[in-house]
Amino acid sequence: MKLEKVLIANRGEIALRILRACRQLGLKTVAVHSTADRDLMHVKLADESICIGPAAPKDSYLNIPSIIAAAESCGASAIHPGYGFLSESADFAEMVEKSGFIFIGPTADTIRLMGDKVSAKKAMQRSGVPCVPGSAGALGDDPEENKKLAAKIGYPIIIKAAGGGGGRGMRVVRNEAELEESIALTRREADMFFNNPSVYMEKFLENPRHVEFQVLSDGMGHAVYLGERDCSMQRRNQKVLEEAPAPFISAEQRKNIGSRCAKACEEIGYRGAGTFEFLYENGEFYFIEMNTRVQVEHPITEMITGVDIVREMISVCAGNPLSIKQSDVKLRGHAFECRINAEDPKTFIPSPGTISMLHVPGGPGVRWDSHVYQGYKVPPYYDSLVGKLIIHDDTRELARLRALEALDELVLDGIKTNIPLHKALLTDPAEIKGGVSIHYLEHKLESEAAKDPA
Ligand code: MV4
Repeated sequence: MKLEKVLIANRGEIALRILRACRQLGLKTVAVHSTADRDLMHVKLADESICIGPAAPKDSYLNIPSIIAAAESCGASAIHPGYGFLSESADFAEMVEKSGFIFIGPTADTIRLMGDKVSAKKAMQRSGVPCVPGSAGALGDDPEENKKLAAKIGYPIIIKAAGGGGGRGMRVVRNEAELEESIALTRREADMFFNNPSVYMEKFLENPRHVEFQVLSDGMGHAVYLGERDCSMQRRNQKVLEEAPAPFISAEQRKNIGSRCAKACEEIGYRGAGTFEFLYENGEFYFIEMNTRVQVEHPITEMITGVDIVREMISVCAGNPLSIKQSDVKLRGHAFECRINAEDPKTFIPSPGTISMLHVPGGPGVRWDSHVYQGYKVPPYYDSLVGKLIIHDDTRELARLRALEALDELVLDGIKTNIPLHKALLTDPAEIKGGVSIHYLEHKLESEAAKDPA
């Protein structure tokens, strides 16, 4: 099917990012939006817009029949799911394709394979991607077998739900006495939350970094890797500050891990943009999960590679070959992304409301990916991301200093934002050095709360 019109099944900054990519490819755009999102920038800019339901996500952005009906009524050829919402729903991808539209992402089967973390790990292991040591597959019900397995892996271990991911449905076990009960509890939660009681076991890494590899693949056996990002600066599984490349990763290690990821994509017939999540500890990479969507932090990879990831994912899903080969991918400089949220910088409580004053920084290497404008009212129903400040420069230190200048110029009045947190992070000695662990931010916030109980 020829690609002519793309329905954007998302909201906020990523909907605008997708719209821009479509425009550049000469594609017509359709915005679908909730009743709370009539004033979104991409709704104004799209060729057509369709209201798909009330503010609550389950009634609009998660409402599959509503979205399919909108696609039918406007004669869309494809649907781009963005991130979050239905982006990793195999059932949605299947419905989209069965209804005769292109899903801008991998096939429903691939999403299903990666959605089950046990089958994802098995597939990656087969392709030579290094994984966290653990159970060969899902755990059985024999307590003695599980004890033997845990003893072999060595405590601490972690029990994870096969249907989980992104930090939900996990339990750390520090000794044999807790093992049976922990498996039973995680199993019950997994059954409740993911409708899948299957659980698996891994060695628990105490102080890793989160380093992820970006790939693009054409679904016809050709894939490239676009280097890696470090996303360790996070709180409660919400990334705050990301950078590319990841500090202290050698070119040799990048090529070794990256080429294994690309090869895995080629072997499973992966289509679109994808991310391989790794834990990195003591110089080693351990695969944990694959994300089958475009990610929030994709721009930092775009900045250091010059590759337009969203344009390329649309193009390959329309049936075109990749426009680049691996030897075309050259990393240049360093990039940071500050996620600017409408929230209290100390309590993290969301702060929706009207943006009374907006001033955006500029200059070389400064990029602002955002849907907000002066007078825009941030609604309370969705996540609090109001913009991404993306900074590129020749070296990590130059990029850090440029990011601080840009944060100083950025004015977003009328709502509370986490701009002060970003200024504190980019002047933090451990962050200046680089390579903090996934626990760094939570520990930093705890120690500051202890110093300043007000
Ligand atoms: C782990 C781990 C330590 N050891 N697995 C949390 C999110 C999900 N994607 C996987 N997660 C983890 N898996 C083993 N074997 C620690 C985490 C983890 C984490 C990982 C990445 C980013 C932030 C995190 C925060 C807490 C725990």
